[in-house]
Order: sequence, then structure tokens, then C-alpha cells
Amino acid sequence: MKPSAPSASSRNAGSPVDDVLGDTGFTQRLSLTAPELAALHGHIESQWLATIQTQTPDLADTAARAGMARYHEFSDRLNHSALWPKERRVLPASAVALLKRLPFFARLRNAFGPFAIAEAFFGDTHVAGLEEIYWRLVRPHATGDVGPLHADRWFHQMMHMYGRAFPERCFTLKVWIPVLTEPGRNGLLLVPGSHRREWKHSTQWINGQPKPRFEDEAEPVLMSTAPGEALIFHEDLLHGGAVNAGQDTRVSTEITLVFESEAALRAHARCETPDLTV
Ligand SMILES: O=C(O)CCC(=O)C(=O)O
Repeated sequence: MKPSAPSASSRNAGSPVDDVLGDTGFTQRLSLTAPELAALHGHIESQWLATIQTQTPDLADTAARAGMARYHEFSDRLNHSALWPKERRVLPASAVALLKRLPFFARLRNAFGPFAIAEAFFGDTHVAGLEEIYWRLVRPHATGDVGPLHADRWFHQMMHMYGRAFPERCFTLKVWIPVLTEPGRNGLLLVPGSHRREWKHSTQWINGQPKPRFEDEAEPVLMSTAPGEALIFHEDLLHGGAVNAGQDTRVSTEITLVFESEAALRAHARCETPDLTV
């Protein structure tokens, strides 16, 4: 792994669509403002705290005092993997409705054109009608808190999400939003340009769930992302979590944007000059 991100080519000329469909396969042109980040952080922390209060009430006061950044300081007193299956990290519809009103979503639409948000999917359960915005916790030095390199489309295929979480034919982009990160010490690994070729991988079954196993060689780059600085990337781009070399628990959010087709994105880029200032 290279130690830090390239200065993203995506900050130069061109548009977000040019970035995600172009040579690098990702863009860093869209960020959350401080109030938008505070709103997202607030919804996540409420769900995090409510889960701890319900599932491990003895630790509720400790959690409320520590906050998510210091979760790792008491996580050895609970069963981390049992406490946080994905279904407990998918924000409720009420929070999603409020978040969708943030200007960030208008900026996404201006940049990429009309999209839907993929519906919630965990294990083999599809929650029809619930737009999926979910978050994850990555504790310092916890290798088990991050997964292998993969492309999102591998997950979509192996979990049979087409025709369920989104239409049979569509194109997706991932929006990855750092909420609590230490730039250069934790965050997301990307392999710029990797969406342009096939990579060897297989499916392994873990706790009854299909997971991708990366069986190739790539050069991932740790992206330097301060809280709020979103990464938006192509469904075929290789990515994965970096082991957290920071001091705090890393918190980030994922949203899958669903488009009619890649051609629809290109058509939008030809017709519109995106206003990213709303
Ligand atoms: O945040 C991470 O650690 C991994 C994110 C990821 O795998 C994804 O966005 O698909």
C-alpha cells in the first residue's frame, strides 16, 4: 500500500461525471458542509447510542460520555461483532428522510443527474422501500474491522441484489463519507483506474454469507479524507477499508446511488454544467 493519496486528479478540470467514468474512476469534488456533517454525525450517534442502551445497558453511560471516537476504549467490554450486524447500522427511514433534504443531495443530483438510493439489503434480507444509508466503525489497529479489496458490483452480483435492492439493469456509484477520520492514518483504500479491467476474485462463505475474496495483486492508495470529504466512485473500482493507524475509532457512511445506465450519466454530463455550490 502506498502511504498517502495522490492529489486527486479529480480536483482539476472536468466534471464529477468525467472523474467517475474517466481514468481514475472516482471523484473528490463533493463534500459535506460543516452543518451537513453535524446532521449526519448526529443521526449516526443517536442510533449508535440507542443500540448500546438497548443491547448493553450497563455501558450506556460510558458510551454517552466517550462518544463514538472513543468507542474502542470500552469495546472490549461488549461483543463487538454480535452487537453491530449491518441491520443495526442502517439509519431509520425518519433519519434518511431528513438527510435527503440536505443540500448535499441537491449537489449530487446537479453533478450526476437523477438517481435512486439503493434499498436496504443485509444477508438475504431486502427491506423494500427503505433507502439505505449505513455506517461503520473501524477501531484502531483492529484488522478484523476492515474487509478485503473488492468492487461493489461483485457484492451486488453475489448477493443477488439486482431486481431487489435496485433494478435488473442499472449502474451504481458509491458515496463514501468520512464522519470521524484522521487523514493519512485511516479511511478508504482505492486502486485508481482499477475499474478499467477485470480482477481475479472468488466467493467465500462467512457465517452463511457470500463475501468476495481478492485473488489478484493491486496497489491500493490510502485516500486522505478529512471528515465530510466524500469519495464517490465507480461500481467496478477496487476499494477496501484501511487498517486504522489512528488514535480514534473511524466512523464512515456509505450510500449507493442507482442510475438508469452509465449512458444516462454521460448524457447528463453533456447537457449540464453542474452547480456544486447549492
Ligand atoms: O469503509 C470501509 O472500511 C469499507 C467501505 C466499503 O467496503 C465500501 O464502501 O464498499
